[in-house]
Amino acid sequence: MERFDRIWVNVQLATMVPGAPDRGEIRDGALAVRDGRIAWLGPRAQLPGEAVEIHDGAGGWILPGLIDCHTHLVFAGERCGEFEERLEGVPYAEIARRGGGIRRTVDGTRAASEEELHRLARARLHRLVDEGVTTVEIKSGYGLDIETELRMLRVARALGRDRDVSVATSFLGAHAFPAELDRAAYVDLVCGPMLDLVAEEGLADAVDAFCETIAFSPEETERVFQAAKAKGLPVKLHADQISDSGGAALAARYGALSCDHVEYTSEAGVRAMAAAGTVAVLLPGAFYLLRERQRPPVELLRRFAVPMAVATDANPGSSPLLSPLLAMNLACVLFGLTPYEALLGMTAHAARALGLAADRGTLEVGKRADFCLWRISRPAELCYWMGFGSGLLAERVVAGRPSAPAGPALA
Ligand code: DI6
Ligand code: FE
Repeated sequence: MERFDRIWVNVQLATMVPGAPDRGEIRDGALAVRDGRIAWLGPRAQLPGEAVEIHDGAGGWILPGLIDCHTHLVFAGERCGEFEERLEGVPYAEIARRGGGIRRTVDGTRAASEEELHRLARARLHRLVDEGVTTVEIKSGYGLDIETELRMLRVARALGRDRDVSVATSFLGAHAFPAELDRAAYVDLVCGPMLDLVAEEGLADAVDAFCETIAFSPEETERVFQAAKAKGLPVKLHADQISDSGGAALAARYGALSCDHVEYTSEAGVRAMAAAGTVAVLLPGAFYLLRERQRPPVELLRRFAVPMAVATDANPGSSPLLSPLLAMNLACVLFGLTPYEALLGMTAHAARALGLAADRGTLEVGKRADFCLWRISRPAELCYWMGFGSGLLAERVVAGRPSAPAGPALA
């Protein structure tokens, strides 16, 4: 008879193992954890051991903890004025050209202390956690100078230490050009001293860039990727969001973990991603808020079996979205994903987009015991409600430990 630390019974399981029969669903299941890992799962009748601590799931569903694999949670200030301007007819790219957009948030973020950035980001992170997020990716990119880029990444790292949520960081120095430097000088700074310090302090798990007509050219992006490669850091890319700049194919050539947005990605780009094993991260919040028309090529991504992830892209400009469940709902309604695809997109495929697929993202023996118990009648219900959010979450478990509910206790 095996001994476990804790066992959950009276539950249904959705393992979210891609390609598993019956969508990985196990009725009247049980799940056992030991030393922070999943030690056993299957039909309850076959449970091979016992534990002192037994949790009764009251018939709810257990899924892997949600993984939000693309956010810009660390920043100061808001850009509601631009939201108003856009609705009065000024395009997003035009606002950026006028020096608004990302640069406005750069001004606010440079002026904010580390403590202030931490406080602001933590409040946002709580909203994600309240809806079942157990791993979140956080990017820099609102500093555009050495000091502020490092400050953002330190805050992101600290957020991963200070409560029971894991944080993966991405260095996004190549997000926009700062007002004080010319393009070439800034690319030199990003690829040289900035990345040196980021790597030296171990502040980044990956390197990201924004390859777009209004941002970094393919050549500039390639320089950033070469510098990342030289440091042994994996890359990802904001690619083909408002035009087809060949970003997806470029990222694939560097074996990118993910290409994000991909609204304008061509068939050649999709083929390249498939060959490289690059994940397509769909960001329906930005598509929705910017009232875009061009949808990502979901049919092509399916045809070439490119894994699709879904993320909030939480940021003050294009996606002030702090609900992973609403992100899945939007991915279904706006992009035509099935609820099952959207759920894979915030679990197994999101883990893969962060290079963490061997450790989390599915319910499998040996993986980190990060999971959520939901009061729902079927997994698709997580993609169905709009704004019910934390009302569906019965329990959140991180590394095998039931985690305190968010709110005042964590303040
Ligand atoms: N794409 C995005 O969705 C965010 N950054 C990027 O490169 C938006 C950033 C912003 O507008 O503040
Ligand atoms: Fe983004």
